[in-house]
Amino acid sequence: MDTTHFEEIFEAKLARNEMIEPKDWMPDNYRKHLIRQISQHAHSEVVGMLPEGNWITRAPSLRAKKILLAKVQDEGGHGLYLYTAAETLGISRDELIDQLLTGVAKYSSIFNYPTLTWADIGAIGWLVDGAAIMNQVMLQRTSYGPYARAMVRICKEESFHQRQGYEIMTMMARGTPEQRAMAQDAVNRWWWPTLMMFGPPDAESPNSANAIKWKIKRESNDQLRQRFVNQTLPQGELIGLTFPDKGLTWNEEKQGYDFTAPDWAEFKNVISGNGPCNRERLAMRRRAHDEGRWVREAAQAYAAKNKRYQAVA
Ligand code: FAQ
Repeated sequence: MDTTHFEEIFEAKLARNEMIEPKDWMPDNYRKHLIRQISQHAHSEVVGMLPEGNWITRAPSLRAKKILLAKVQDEGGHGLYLYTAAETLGISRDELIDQLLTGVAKYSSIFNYPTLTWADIGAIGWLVDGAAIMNQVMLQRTSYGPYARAMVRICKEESFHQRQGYEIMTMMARGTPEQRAMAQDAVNRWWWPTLMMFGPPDAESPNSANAIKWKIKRESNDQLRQRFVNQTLPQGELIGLTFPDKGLTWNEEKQGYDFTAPDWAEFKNVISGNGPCNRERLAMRRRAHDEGRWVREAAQAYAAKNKRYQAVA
């Protein structure tokens, strides 16, 4: 079939910054690109519940426990909006989950690192959610309507999460010498993996050219990483925490900090399934999936029964 006419309409919509909607014609590669990115994002939210969920029963106060519970629940909700957005592209939830559980689909490298102390919960909120927001604000204007709309609520919630983490770090940095040391140790361990979250350098990012052309990503991996460093350094200084990079210096000309690149060999290793917690995370997701089977079956049976009643009525 000659698709020239449809392609012109698609390109014209992008040029006018109009959203592409599920019923619109779209190139196959655009659809595939979105399914890949949105599902990777959804999986990240759901796997991202694990390192923090691990601390709910050990939170140091009832207040901290309630806040963490709400945060982890939010992440589950983000997964739900994102899976739903991905489904509008013609792939089923079962297929998406299967891709995660069989290791075919990626999820963010960051969630393959362990949470060793309570300060890690602070570092995740401050640094990991901080990086997630930096990347996701632009996604509120991504070209695919359902993804953009899901991101609006996600970004609002992520900014609470970032503040929750910064509050923990502030309290610990101002606490006893042991608490302060714990906070510093968490920053030292989470700094480099957080920089990796933005993806490989632009020159080595195979998906970026199409993502920018199709207005899926509005800014590049390196631009966002730089902005994150610029924003985060003063926040660390304010509470007296330092970053494990001797190369961090203010560059007057670029009005930003110079910084050392993370270890990209480590990044490749983690996204190939060999990070410190990859196996543990997937095993946990598989177990949760198996143990939740009866809930899914019961929900489906209930929905089918309701449908039958409606048909009779
Ligand atoms: N981890 O060509 P690019 C969160 C892969 S949500 C794993 O640059 P792209 C909330 C990439 O998939 C965090 N894999 O790719 C939260 C590609 O492989 P593929 C998740 C990565 O798509 C907080 C290959 O490397 N956020 O944290 C990573 O243009 C706290 C080449 O890369 C999103 O997913 C990585 N870090 O750019 C939850 C945001 N980076 O697929 C709980 C949406 C790259 O070709 C607690 N996603 N890869 O086999 C994006 O913006 C983009 O997909 C990037 C990657 C920026 C992640």
